[in-house]
Amino acid sequence: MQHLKIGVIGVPMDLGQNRRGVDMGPSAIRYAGLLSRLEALGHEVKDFGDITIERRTEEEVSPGLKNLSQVIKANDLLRMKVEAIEEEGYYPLVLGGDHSIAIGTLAGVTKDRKNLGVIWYDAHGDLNTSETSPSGNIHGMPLAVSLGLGDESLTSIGGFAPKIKPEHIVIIGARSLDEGEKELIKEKGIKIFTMHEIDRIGMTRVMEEAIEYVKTNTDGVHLSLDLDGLDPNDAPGVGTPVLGGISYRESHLAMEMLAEAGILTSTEFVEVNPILDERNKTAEVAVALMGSLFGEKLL
Ligand code: 5AB
Ligand code: MN
Ligand code: MN
Ligand code: MN
Repeated sequence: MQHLKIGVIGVPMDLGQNRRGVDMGPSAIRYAGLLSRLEALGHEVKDFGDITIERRTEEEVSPGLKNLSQVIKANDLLRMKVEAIEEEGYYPLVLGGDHSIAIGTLAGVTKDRKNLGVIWYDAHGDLNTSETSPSGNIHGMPLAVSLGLGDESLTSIGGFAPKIKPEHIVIIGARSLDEGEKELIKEKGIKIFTMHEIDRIGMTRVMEEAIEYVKTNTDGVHLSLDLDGLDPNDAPGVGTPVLGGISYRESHLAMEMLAEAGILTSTEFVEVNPILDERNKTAEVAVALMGSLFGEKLL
């Protein structure tokens, strides 16, 4: 793989969901040796530090959208940071934080890419709006928001909507979808490899088809990897674990195939929660997977 200039941005965000601790994800991932791991592969790695996140307030201002104003502010800062580091020639590598931060990452990387492909590696669809969400947690909404669906204050971040098109998205690893999400997937014809397809045709074919799909008619590809896409036995430190997920080895295979394909233009790893973890296992898994994604080989 060619040597890259990788720009790391931490987003210590926990306001998109209810469980504390996911704001410590970026620290845990750095502590697990991310920077030296990527440097050892020959990449130039620069840590741009963390986005500032406002504090949680107790009163609910916007029903159905918890901590809305703080989530908007953080995502707008993240968007600007992503734009700035891309202008400096860096490949954005964003560390979460809960998955609501994908709103800002995607707003940033789509500033100059009007046909971005997106790989959404997740147990969930993250396709809720305030109307369909069973929780009001914004981390269950970022893919919908990026499609221009949901509250205007979220979809308009960056000054334009939608950020991405339904035909450029592929979801991998889904096994917990709400009714409204299922309807949306069918209505928009969103490409999805649930655990059923992974079991049935295997990760090799899933990734071959997914890669072919997202590289068609697109001008870049973003990987949004929620650690809960993995099985909770392999990645226990997540806030919304779902049994029966993608294995550690299958995930390495997926990352290796993406490295080989050379199609990615930005990446984020989200939902690492060190407080719910077994030691720092999930952050270590995240770093190992990023190793494969950026060119590490077993031999
Ligand atoms: B994650 C749920 N669909 O909307 C909701 O971890 C879970 O970013 C969302 O994928 C999980 O609250 C969001 C029930
Ligand atoms: Mn998830
Ligand atoms: Mn998610
Ligand atoms: Mn989660």
